[in-house]
Amino acid sequence: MQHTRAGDDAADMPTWPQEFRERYIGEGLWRDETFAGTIDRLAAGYGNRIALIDGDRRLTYAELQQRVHALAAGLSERGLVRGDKAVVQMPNSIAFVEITFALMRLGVVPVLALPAHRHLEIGRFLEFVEARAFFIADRAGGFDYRGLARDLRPGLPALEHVVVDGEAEEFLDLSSLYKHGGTVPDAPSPDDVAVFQISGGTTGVPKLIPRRHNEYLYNIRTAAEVSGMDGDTVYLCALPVAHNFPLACPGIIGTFMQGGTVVMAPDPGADTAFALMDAHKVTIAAVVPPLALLWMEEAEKRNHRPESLQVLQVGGAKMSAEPARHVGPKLGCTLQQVFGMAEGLICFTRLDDPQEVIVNTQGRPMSPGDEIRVVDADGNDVPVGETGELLTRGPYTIRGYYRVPEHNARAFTPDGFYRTGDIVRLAFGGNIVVSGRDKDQINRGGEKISPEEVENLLLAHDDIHDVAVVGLPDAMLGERICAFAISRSGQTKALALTRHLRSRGLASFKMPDDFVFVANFPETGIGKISKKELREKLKQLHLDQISISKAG
Ligand code: OOB
Repeated sequence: MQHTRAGDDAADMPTWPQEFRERYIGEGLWRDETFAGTIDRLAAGYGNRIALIDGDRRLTYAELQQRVHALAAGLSERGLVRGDKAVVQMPNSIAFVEITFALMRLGVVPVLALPAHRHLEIGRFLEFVEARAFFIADRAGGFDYRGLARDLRPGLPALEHVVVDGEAEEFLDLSSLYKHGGTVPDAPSPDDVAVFQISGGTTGVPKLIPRRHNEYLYNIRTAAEVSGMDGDTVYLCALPVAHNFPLACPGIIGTFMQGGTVVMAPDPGADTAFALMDAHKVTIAAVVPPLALLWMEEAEKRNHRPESLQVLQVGGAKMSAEPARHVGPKLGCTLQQVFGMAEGLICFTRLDDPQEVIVNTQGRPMSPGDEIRVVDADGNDVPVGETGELLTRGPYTIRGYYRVPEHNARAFTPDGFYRTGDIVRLAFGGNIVVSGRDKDQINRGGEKISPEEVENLLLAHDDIHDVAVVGLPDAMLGERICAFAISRSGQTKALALTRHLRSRGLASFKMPDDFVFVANFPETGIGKISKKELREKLKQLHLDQISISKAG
């Protein structure tokens, strides 16, 4: 039986040069380990402790390991082998954990898609990686994922298995795939890709981020230490688990590595989150800034604090100093700011940092192996304390995206630094203050949107002559998405454009919040649309004018 599929060559999967590999191994950062070994080690060390709580279900570490092994055996029996790819699109659930670990056990690489992704995104992922399997829930959040699979499958000859958690209909029933006592081939190599994370994207199409066993485990272990996790940790997984932050920074896997307990939240709303925090004595949770604001507001309104909560990690987008100051008093916990990226680098404020650092900065790199530079437009280092673009390289920051060599040549320096596109300065003893962005991306409450992707879809509408999508300041979301459009007929309405985008299968978090129809665009000297002027122009418009065009 074949146990490995060839297909990717070195150019598809940029990795660390040998000298860096040796350095990271030599310094004891990488331990030549895999997720396969990790799950066995956890079961041996923490056997009867509760690893996971999801509604009424609880799994011990021993049970989790047995179920992962059984599922890996079942998937192997179905012909999935090391080097294959799969797309996993699951809500926060035990099934997500079992599927992801079973695939990593086999060396089948999952693309960790979000439940919010729709036909456009999922179709692209399945096609781009030539996925052999697609894992979904039957329904979640009011959406039927089987319909999505049914629509996409005919165009995907490589896709052999659609696996459903729940009512499988014509697809494979996940519960039928657990082969207890079954055999599993050898574990993958520590240098293999373990999972694909999805980049926020600054271009028309999201990029895939190859995260490898060695470096991702190092990432998780280090993040767990910096977050003060131990065997008593109870982590609330409130954000969509596929994101790097709740998965691995330190997230659910960080909790596992310390023998703690993960509580899966089906949604991050205050009703659900507060009830789970009280019921399971949650000690730590990770949220994006709008959720932190919501939880603070609700705690005050209800005159009820989640008593067990010790640490609230906030990241994904900037939390300004004013709300940051109130996290401690309002929620009765320590704020930990987290500035990270799915490509690698993670910065944390430390739990024992002085209050001025916790409130005013986005923290400092978590690893002594992280190298950072702050550079001007010409790529020269700026003096410490001055503002510039953040470049980074290190033991868990990727050296390139999957199968996009031209893009990699721009996104990385020749000596391997990742150009983050974030504008920062170093302050307060090496802590980073994020002040802006030099990349065409919108950060809507922590979800990243590429304006170009939305613009391309709008340009495909018959009546749209031209369009520019920009991020505008928003008190709750940080930024919201605004589309400026020139209509040929002058007749097209916001609702029609929203419908058009939906019909193209775009995820709803990428839908413009506002549409503004204009006669022409301000241009820069070289004839490009000036997004800066557009933003200024919109700020001057009256609110009632904006709400007239509000997307339906
Ligand atoms: C996290 O990862 P991504 O890949 O969704 O987004 C990365 C980008 C950063 O380059 C930066 O532009 C922005 O999100 N960002 C922040 C931030 N945290 C992320 N900007 C300002 N302040 C912050 N605290 O968002 C991510 C990955 C792992 C842990 C935490 C967040």
